[in-house]
Amino acid sequence: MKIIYSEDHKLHHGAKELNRGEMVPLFETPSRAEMIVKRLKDTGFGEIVAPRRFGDAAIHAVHAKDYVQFLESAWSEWVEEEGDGQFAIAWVFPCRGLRQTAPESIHGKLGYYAFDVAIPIVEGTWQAVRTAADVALTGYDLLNGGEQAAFSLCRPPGHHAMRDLGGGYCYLNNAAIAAQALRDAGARGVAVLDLDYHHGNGTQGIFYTRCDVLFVSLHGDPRSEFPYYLGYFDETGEGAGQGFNLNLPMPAGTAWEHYSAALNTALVRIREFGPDALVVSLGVDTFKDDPISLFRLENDDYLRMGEAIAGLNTPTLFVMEGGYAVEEIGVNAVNVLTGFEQKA
Ligand code: SP5
Ligand code: ZN
Repeated sequence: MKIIYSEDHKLHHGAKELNRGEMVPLFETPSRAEMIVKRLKDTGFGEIVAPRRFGDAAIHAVHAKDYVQFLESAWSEWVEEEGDGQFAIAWVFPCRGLRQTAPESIHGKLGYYAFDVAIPIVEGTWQAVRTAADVALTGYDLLNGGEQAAFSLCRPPGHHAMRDLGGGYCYLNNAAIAAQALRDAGARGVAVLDLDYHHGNGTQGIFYTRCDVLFVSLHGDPRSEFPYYLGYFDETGEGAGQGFNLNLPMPAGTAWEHYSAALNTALVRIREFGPDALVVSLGVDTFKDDPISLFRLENDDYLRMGEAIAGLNTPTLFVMEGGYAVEEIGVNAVNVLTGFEQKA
């Protein structure tokens, strides 16, 4: 299958996050994507192509215009107000009892458009984020042109980004943008299978009231894991979307035996839905050595994962999400694709 990749992601770098009382480089680092590219090249996996540029309409189909505008101008507004200072980050949030409006100050906007402090903005963030959406959309375009599968090597990731909120290292929801584009191009039903360790709250939120996009997610139990406030089994969809959202949370320590059973449950639901296209939010932070996650998948389990997905026999777009065991992120991500191709 073809891989879509751009070096623009490297422009999103240099910010820090708070970890155990210290500011440390973001776990979500450029080397993640570079390690995947290296593995793709080392294994001669497939042709790597550049994204083409899409208009804003495909982004506005999923995200609020004011949110997109905020992301685009945040850095210059920050510099205007603060002079500089490495990276922009939210400090204050409009929580319960506070006014739900975006004020003039960039500090107010940063909190208004975020649900956590893990979406720092540096000078190059917008270009990286915008190109990541193009990487996802180019993948959609390949499927639309008849390819059976493609891999959008997006960075930064996207599945935590809601219609008008960023968080969890995510700004624009690349997978949701691609899923919506597939629908708009005529796919009758699209399924999104989210395999990242963290619940894809953004994708769920975007499609929660709809029956044309099925969202299925396997993830760490939100009672004890990020994003904490969404991802529970009883969230099954709303209105027309009732029954088209399936969350399968699992406890810390989950290994392949239990994981594969849940994956099978997910695939049964997707098969029953019968989508014209499948988008896989591919996070490999389910790996046993991931520094911020608590599942115990092994390298070879990712081959089995890819094989199982291929069994759906549906045009499939893989979209890269999380995975922070940088040394092995390439092996694990490419194993999923390899397992898929061997079975497809
Ligand atoms: C796309 C994705 O995988 N986003 C994940 C966001 C997770 N944010 C919570 C990170 C908390 C990091 N705390 C580090 C503790 C390690 N000792
Ligand atoms: Zn994750």
